[in-house]
Amino acid sequence: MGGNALGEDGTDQVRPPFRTGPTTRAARRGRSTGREGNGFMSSYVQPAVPGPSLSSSPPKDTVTEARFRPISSHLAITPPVSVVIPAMNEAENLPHVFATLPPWIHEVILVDGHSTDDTVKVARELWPSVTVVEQRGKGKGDALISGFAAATGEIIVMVDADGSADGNEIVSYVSALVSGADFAKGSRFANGGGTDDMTPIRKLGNWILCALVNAKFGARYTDLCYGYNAFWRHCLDHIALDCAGFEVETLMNIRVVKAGLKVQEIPSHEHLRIHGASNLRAVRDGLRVLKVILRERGTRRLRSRPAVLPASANLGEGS
Ligand SMILES: Nc1nc2c(ncn2[C@@H]2O[C@H](COP(=O)(O)OP(=O)(O)OP(=O)(O)O)[C@@H](O)[C@H]2O)c(=O)[nH]1
Ligand SMILES: [Mg+2]
Repeated sequence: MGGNALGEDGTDQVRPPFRTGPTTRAARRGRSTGREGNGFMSSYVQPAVPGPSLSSSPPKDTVTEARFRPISSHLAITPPVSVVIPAMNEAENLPHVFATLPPWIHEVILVDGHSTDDTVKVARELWPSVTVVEQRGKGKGDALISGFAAATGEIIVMVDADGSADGNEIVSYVSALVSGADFAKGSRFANGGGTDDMTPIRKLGNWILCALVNAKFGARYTDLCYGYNAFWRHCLDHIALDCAGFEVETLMNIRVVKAGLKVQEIPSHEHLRIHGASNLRAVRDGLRVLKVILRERGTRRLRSRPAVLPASANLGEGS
């Protein structure tokens, strides 16, 4: 996947997604401003987290730009992005989900939860290169653990298959990660986020559980049980996921804080599930989330430092 076209010599040819010519009025008129640089270097963007392909001296026989994938009008990245989609009987929703996925992602992993409809067939039709993983056990947590294990990208994005998540937001998550965050955590209640899907009772439950996590683990989250998140693969080593159900997002959110990883919340809008019924049962799954919060050991050390960095924070500093 990815939007790289092959050039005549067989190498990837990626044009910078940004203007490379003179950018000031004086320069456009041919006068020197002392800030021109050359077109190539002015379009060279280096991610905050250097991938293996970046070194101080680029290989001489390759075009350095070719390693970058443009992901927006002003950002290109090198790390491959995997999208992991847990899906159980979501055949009718998948066309909506896949329609919003950006073309520059490296791969899609669909984790099928023993669907009895055409989920797998539809996924293969819509995204021929999709990797389908049949989960062995049961539950969303179990599905995500299998999906993360199968992902080959350096960045992993988790997206629900019910049509509630907009794939166009992936660029915001990835931008936060290449700017220095370890974990980009979707939030429906951060400024700019929203939800069409949550009932008042679920909002209240989520708020209480979120407040509990903030108090116990020194986090400053505005949302807790949300399935749209992205992270660098190395986070998996720190969070060692071991749960089966809908408590999975809570467990991830707690363990990234406990590990001292840099978490940035991304405002996200959750749309209504398009077709079918929710698999979540508010009381049963709320209690599972509560159990996870009580079971995980709190940590005093982290109470003094913010667990969510504002977008303007200098994410480049060490922790
Ligand atoms: N593979 C797999 N996917 C699951 C399982 N349970 C839920 N999912 C998927 O996880 C995603 C979230 O599940 P939903 O049923 O939408 O739950 P929810 O988003 O918390 O609840 P709503 O807000 O009511 O939609 C969907 O894409 C489901 O298909 C499971 O056991 N296995
Ligand atoms: Mg849903």
